[in-house]
Parts: sequence; structure tokens; C-alpha cells
Amino acid sequence: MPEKESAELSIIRLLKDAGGESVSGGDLSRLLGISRTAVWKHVKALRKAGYVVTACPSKGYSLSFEAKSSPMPFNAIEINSGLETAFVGKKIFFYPELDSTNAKAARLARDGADEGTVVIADFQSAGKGRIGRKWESPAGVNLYTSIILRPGIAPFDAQKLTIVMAVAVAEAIEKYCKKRPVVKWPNDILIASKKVAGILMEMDAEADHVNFIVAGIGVNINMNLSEMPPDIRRIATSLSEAFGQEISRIEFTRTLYSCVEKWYKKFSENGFPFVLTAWRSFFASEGKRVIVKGFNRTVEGICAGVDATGALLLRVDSGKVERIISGDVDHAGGV
Ligand code: BT5
Repeated sequence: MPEKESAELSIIRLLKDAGGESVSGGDLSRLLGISRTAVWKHVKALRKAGYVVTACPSKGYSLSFEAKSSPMPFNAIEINSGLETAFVGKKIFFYPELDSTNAKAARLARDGADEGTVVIADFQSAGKGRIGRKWESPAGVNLYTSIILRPGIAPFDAQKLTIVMAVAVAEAIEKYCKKRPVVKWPNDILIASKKVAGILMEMDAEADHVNFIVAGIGVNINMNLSEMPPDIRRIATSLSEAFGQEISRIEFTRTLYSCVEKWYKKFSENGFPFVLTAWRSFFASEGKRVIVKGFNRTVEGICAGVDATGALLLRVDSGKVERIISGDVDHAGGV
């Protein structure tokens, strides 16, 4: 998989910088270090990908910004231009296909990638959920992204970042959806009781120091549920299904990165309680009867909220309040 920006993306970047003016084939060939025939081949591929590139023999190539009949292709350039963040998404590694964006981001982080670097794939062949579960990742419809964070916290505080990411994802989704999303502890975002997004936090740490965290976020944007396996169809939804129309993946991705940056900054500047208050406004389990399935036991009781670290509090039938740090929450009768 190439790490370098592809020739096609470089051509689009140069044509965009020209603001609709023509760039000669000779200039493109010189700037990219490829032949003029190769430039022409890439222009043909760009047209196929949906860009309107005009070729004029005497002037060269220009990009039309008016022909918006088809949406702009989903790629790093489109996401990057118009992104209003200071660091999240400033460096984008975009792939048409990957095994898992989390796995790729962890490799990049180990090699020293900056905080805020993101990985996006249009399709994941081995998208990961928690504890070895699978994340369905069809091509052309959703967002699969991983964000590298270097928060300078101790490992026991890392759980808090799941809450930070959940607020960010819920807030981004809320901007596109008439219905207010709900967070299901610890990492699910639901609309009308169905899962629209999931978060997978993975950490590389020493005993007392986090080297990096990869925040993996999967959001169902325009996914057609009828194409999903029946078990997923029953429990999942997408933004387009909930909103009733197609949503631009480019715009949604930019919105998500802005929300992630906003809540990550609030976490470091205002502290975790501030984030937790926002998170609680999306949380609907408090006071409800829930079943929590953990690694080796299942507990049932009334949800008594979350504590100051983000752990779930469960009042079991004996009256005792148990503190739960991992597991899956099920509601009798939906969230
Ligand atoms: C999650 O796990 O919800 C975390 C999902 C994180 C996915 C992102 S995509 C980008 C990044 N790269 C990765 O490889 N992963 C991250 P968990 O709570 O364990 O939920 C997994 C369960 O959700 C599965 O067992 C299914 O029941 C269900 N599921 C799978 N695909 C789904 C989808 N597309 N939409 C809704 N539910 C899904």
C-alpha cells in the first residue's frame, strides 16, 4: 500500500490550487516527475473517479468546480480542504482498502506519527470491534477512521478517553440527525435503539505512561441495511436511514474531526468532569434495569449512572452498588 500521495491526488491538489485556471501538461509532468502520457492516464482515472477535468490542447488541464451534479470523491484532499481543526486530521492517510484502520494507525504511531494523524479506509477487510468482534465495513458508504492521540495520561485514566470520544461522535451525529443520539456505555452510539456508530480504543503503554492511544471510530453513514447480514440488520442503523437522505461523507468526516478536537481539548483544559456532564446528556440508561455481560460473569441491576472515572455503576438486587469497568450493557425493552 503506497504511503506517498498518489499521482492522482497530487494532480487534483495542483489543479485545485490553480483555482480553475489551466495547468499545462508539461508543468504537471515536471512537478510530478512523470511523463506527459502518464499525466494523461491519471487524468482519465480522475474523470472516472468523478472529477470534471477539462483538457485544452493549447493551455493544459483545468478542474471544473461548477459541475456538482455528482458528489466530490471521498479522499484525503476533499476531507482536508475545508477542515477547520488545528491538529486532528491535518495529516490524513487515506486508503481505498485496509485490513483495519486501527491496526494501520498503531503501526504509524509506533513509527512516530504526530498526534492528530488520522487513517481512513473506504473499505476494511478485517474491521475490528472489541474483544475480537468484527465491524462490518462495506465500501463506498460509511466512515472508518482511526485517530492517533498522545494524551500524556496514566494508563488507568485511558478509560476516560472512551467517554471523550463518545461525546464527540454523538455530537457530530446529532448535527446530521433530527433525533438525538443516545450513548450506550461504554462505546455505542444509538439512534432509536439501533447502533449507528462504535468506538474502539486501543492503547500502547508502559506501567505508568501512555505512549499513544488509537481511537477507532466506525460510523454507518449511507449504508443500506438490507445488504447487511440479518444479525446486523436487526441491531444497526445508518445516518441516511435515520435522516431520510444521503449524507456527504466528506462533510461528516470534517464535522467529526472538529468535534473530536473540541472535546479532546476540553478534556485537557477543563478536566474530565466537564466532559462527563456532556456525556450524561446523551446517556439514557440511568435508572433503567440493565444486564451487563462481562468477560466471565453477567450481572443485572438498576443502572446508577457512571462514576467520576467513567466506570458504570450498577445497583444489584442486594442493594449493593457495583463498579463495572468493562462489558456489554443490554436493556430490557430498548434504550
Ligand atoms: C465496537 O465494538 O462497536 C467498535 C467498533 C469500532 C469500529 C472502528 S472502524 C475504524 C476502526 N478500525 C477498526 O478496525 N475498528 C474501528 P463492539 O462494541 O465490540 O461491537 C461490535 C458488534 O457490533 C459486532 O459484534 C456486531 O454485533 C455489531 N456490528 C458490527 N458491525 C456493525 C456495523 N457496521 N454497524 C452496527 N453494528 C455493527
